[in-house]
Amino acid sequence: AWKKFQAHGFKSKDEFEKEVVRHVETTLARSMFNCDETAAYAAASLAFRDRLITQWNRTQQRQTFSDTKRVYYLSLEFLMGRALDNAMLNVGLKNARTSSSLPLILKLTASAEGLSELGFRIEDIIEQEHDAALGNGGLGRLAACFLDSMASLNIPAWGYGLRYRYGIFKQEIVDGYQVEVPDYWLDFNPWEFPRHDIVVDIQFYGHVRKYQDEAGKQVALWEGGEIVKAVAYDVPIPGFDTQATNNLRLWSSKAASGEFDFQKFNSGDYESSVADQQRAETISAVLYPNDNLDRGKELRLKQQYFWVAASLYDIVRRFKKSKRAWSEFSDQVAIQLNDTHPTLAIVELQRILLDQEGLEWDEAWTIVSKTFGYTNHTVLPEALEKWSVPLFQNLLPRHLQIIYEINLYFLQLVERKFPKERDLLGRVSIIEESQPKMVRMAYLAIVGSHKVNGVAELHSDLIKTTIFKDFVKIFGPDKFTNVTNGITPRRWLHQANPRLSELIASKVGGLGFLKDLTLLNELEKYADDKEFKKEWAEIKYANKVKLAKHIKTTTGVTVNPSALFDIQVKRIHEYKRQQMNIFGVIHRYLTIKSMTAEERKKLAPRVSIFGGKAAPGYWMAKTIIHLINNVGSVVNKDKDVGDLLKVIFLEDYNVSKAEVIIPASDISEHISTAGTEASGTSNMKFVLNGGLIIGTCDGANIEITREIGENNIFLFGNLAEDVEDLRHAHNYGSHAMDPDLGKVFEEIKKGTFGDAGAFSALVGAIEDHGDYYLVSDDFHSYIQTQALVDEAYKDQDEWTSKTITSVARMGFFSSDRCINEYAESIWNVEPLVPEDEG
Ligand code: 26W
Repeated sequence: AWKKFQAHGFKSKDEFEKEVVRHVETTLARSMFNCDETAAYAAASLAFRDRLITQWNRTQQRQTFSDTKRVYYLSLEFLMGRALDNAMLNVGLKNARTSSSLPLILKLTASAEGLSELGFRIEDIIEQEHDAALGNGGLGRLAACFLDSMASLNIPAWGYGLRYRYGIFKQEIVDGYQVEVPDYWLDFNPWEFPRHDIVVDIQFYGHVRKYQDEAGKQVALWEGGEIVKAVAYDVPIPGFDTQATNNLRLWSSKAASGEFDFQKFNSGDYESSVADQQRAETISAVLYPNDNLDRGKELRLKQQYFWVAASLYDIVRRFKKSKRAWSEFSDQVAIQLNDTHPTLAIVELQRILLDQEGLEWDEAWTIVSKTFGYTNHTVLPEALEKWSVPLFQNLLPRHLQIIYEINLYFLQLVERKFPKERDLLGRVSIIEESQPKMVRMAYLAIVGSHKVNGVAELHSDLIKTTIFKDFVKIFGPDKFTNVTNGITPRRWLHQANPRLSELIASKVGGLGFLKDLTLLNELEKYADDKEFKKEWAEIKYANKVKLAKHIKTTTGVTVNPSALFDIQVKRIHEYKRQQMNIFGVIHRYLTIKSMTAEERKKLAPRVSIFGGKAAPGYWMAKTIIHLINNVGSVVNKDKDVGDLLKVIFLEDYNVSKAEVIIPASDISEHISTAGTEASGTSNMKFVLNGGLIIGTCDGANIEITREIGENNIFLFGNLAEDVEDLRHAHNYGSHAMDPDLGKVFEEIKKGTFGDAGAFSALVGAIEDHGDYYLVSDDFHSYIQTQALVDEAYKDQDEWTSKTITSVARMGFFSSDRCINEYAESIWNVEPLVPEDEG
């Protein structure tokens, strides 16, 4: 199988070497004598890119000829991380490597030139690459895992997104505070192909003129306003162990008049001609760094329409080439909406069919509502998108009319079905009757889609019983479904943890588990195998040594790799409760300080590691980062505590850092208030890499527990079903602080961790303002469960067995399983297997 797999990669090292040298000497115009790591990275990437594009062309041709249904995955975020390592694995050279630390060919070339000292290590070359960080967190990384799985499963699929000039900001920690630095990543990006011939005009503003045509038909014309150009950039997405290479098309904005307006320029108005150009380019300039917070900014709506309109133009054009009837559109096209961000696609398709293709309303709407599926990723009320009607009216006047019409027909249907329920209409209306009126995007997405799904069982149940309850009544329960998230084992096991992957492969009959993750089951019989456990534990230790080195170079703090590594890395948000974690750390610190030397000897040393970005405008999240850093500087230099406790904040958490951090964890924290974390996906990554979890009964933690067994996870805290009552009690009863948490607060107020005033809002939210996220309610259970973790960790032998058993049972959480579920139950698409691979 691996032979065949090699066929579309490089046939030999020599062939690869030649290509690399060619790129160094011609594309980069350098000599092999002064080829540094940056140039080596560039040349190696270009060599792979050339292979990818050949595969890409073949795949697209095959898809076009076979005329099969395609999936279009619309996502405002694709958090891809690095591409070279992935390309090497998927295109098939990395497997030809015999020893993982050996350089490829470059070293041989160099020595042939008489520079035997100049050798490249593959790891160093890989590290040259800048992450493609076009996403905030979970939703964006999920989209990237889905692209990998769709290609690997031979599903004809395109991703559509925006080519931001600036991805998520780079985080620096200065004096304990987060500072944001722009992430300009496009200096050198070998993984994209500009398609200067694929340009779409996108219209904004203007007005609608209605008139009757000769046949007496009402016609609407959207006129005037301004035009911005969308230019396509294609990123090839190679599948694993298949020649299939799908496409991610990212749109970049450009002024309609080219570089700048020459007329204005010639008439002496140079400044404003440049300003026009800049205004157009602003649309795709920057990724909004808010995660789970909707701020309703006009530029964001502009981004959404720009991207959606360009993508639909492209999709419709491709469909029209097939010369099929419109009624067959949804047999050829499935469009998945990654959250509500692309919901305008529903309105845009209806507009195209009505205003440009001349279909009748009902005919058009039938097509539209059979085409779309909508995935919800959050229940947090502040994250649900709403757009003000006046803003909409100004930017997209025709779309607003269509939305009103969609709403009218929808409300008529509701009224017919439930004539006696007057309140229902106001509750489900797509237009919220507020001041100003607002368009509720989630409701529009539900009305315009044939399926709505949540991303883990609890989450899918919750949306049916809370935020979308009325819609279940109106459309029936079958419209709502669950597809539990997954992760790609290629990146999150094989690439991030190559030694573990190789050890597993040696026991389960090769690397086949990377294609069918349920094969991990075979590992279970080694959970008590002495020799196997020893190797397993050695790999974990080596991964911890690697992270310890990273900690040393980035923070200056020395940590002991034998200590228990306790990790919480994710976006900083009150609902994810990093504050509870750091309060727990303070509690541990106080406990250690009060212990005798004898008592301390029995304690398991711990390193508490945090990482994650706060949205730039989210003060409370920034305060949490500040507190973590201040606690770290007190604890880490307390000689009396020594190795027993270290507190680390890792700067600039991103995909490539996750690949180092996750394999090094003993325990990771997934401790959101029950009912708030839709799924979580890092929980899956941590367990798959031989770490255990401390967590609440929330999101996918619940299904992870079901799969791996409750003896292998540390669950604690209140249940989702009790959250509402607890909140109510806080607001209308007296809210007694947990006594241990009270002591922690006293210490903060004393100024032990710096100016107490800096943290008063953080403490006050819990003590005085209702403790919305139930930190105090769960604190005792959390501390007790952490004590159980300490106890369990002392029995290293048993701990290792637990981690092996857990990995063996993680097969369900592959994004391949997840994508197969989407393909069957939502998209109705079949794989298209390359001829020689059937
Ligand atoms: C409008 C601002 C905004 C931006 C991003 C609102 C909401 C979002 C995302 C939907 C937030 C997000 O990333 N949600 C996460 O999605 C993951 C993939 O399904 C889940 O695993 C996480 O639980 C969920 O928080």
